[in-house]
Amino acid sequence: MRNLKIDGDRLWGALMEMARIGATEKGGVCRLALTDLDREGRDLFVRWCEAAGCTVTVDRLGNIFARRPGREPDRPPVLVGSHLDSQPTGGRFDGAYGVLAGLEVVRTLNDAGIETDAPVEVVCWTNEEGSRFSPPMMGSGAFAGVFTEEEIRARPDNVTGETVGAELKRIGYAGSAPVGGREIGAYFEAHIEQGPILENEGTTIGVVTGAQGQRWYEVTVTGQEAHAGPTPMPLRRDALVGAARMIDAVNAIGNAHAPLACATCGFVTVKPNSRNTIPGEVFFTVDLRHPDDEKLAQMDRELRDRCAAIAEGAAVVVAIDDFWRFPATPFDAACVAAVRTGAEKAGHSHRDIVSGAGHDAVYLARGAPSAMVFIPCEGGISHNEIEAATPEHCAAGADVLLQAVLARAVD
Ligand code: HGY
Ligand code: MN
Ligand code: MN
Repeated sequence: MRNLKIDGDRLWGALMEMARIGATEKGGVCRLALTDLDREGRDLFVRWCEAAGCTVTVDRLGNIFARRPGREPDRPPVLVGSHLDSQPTGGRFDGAYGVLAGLEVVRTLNDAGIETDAPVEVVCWTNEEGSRFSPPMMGSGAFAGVFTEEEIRARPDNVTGETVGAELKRIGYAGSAPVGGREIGAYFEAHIEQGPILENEGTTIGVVTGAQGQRWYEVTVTGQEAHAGPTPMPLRRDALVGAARMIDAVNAIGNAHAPLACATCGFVTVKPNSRNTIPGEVFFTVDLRHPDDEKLAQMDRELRDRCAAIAEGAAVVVAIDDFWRFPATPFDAACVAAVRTGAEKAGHSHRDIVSGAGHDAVYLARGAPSAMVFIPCEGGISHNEIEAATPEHCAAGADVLLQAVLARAVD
């Protein structure tokens, strides 16, 4: 099976058809978790999996599993997949590539009439992005036992307040299968790198050895609303001035721990958001990342110290909620080796790489041997409508994924 190859045109066709769901003017997608567009993408995926002879089950949090039987039905399955939800200004490949490369693996096994020993399941996880509902990686996190079903169902849309539970029901993906609690033989996920390393080096495959640690915060700065005209500058308690200085401090912390640290403030709301009222309250998010947990803890301390000092100087009050995190996570050495060997068998250049982004594989790795396959993306740009990958790289990554799945599903 060494020379078995996926059908690159079929994979590219599937990617482009999926990209039509939620397509945006600039060539990206907006398929926010549990919206009608997410449902449309899910429905298309389910139809394709059923047409490929898979038995599809949906668990209580909307995770979709398309099972291709193996010779040993009771053997823990090999899972392969990713997510179909996107960022608001997302790209055509983030997530969808991993789900559809997984489907292409099944389609290729079907064409070749190969019966694996272990069952193979293509999986689509609920709300990986964490954009509409936070935290991210909800479906895989609950599957891995990191979150309870109740806490996930209760999570509100960041803007409108609708809950995950209500939206799962509304789109018809509140399934009946239990969430997790079953043994998994191995998990593989193909994904675009979402950074510039592979492209800059001209390397085709990233053998992902693990993912860096992340901490997400919600910060509320409270001052006092007052009239923009008669209120003398020294008497103001301007929440937006305080928040702006804190956001600048977040950026400074990221730069102070360069080149491996990342620090981002991506979501801000201002109240009352009126041009002639001094803002009384500002809410913003902080995303800190580093491959070394010790350094991440240091960045955490600096964030808290800097915000406290800025709050005092600006006569405002700051509250920091460190509500979600995961540590730097190494992937399973044998699965990583299966990816590396797969790249060699398929004849593609490759290099080991640590993921800067979080992925469902990070949570799967808590309970199952897991690894990832990266392919380059144009300019290293992602979470942007111009996100792009080539048909050749998509096919190369799916070939490596196929070999990795075979390595674990066939004795
Ligand atoms: O934020 C991340 O790393 C991923 O895109 N959810
Ligand atoms: Mn992703
Ligand atoms: Mn993403």
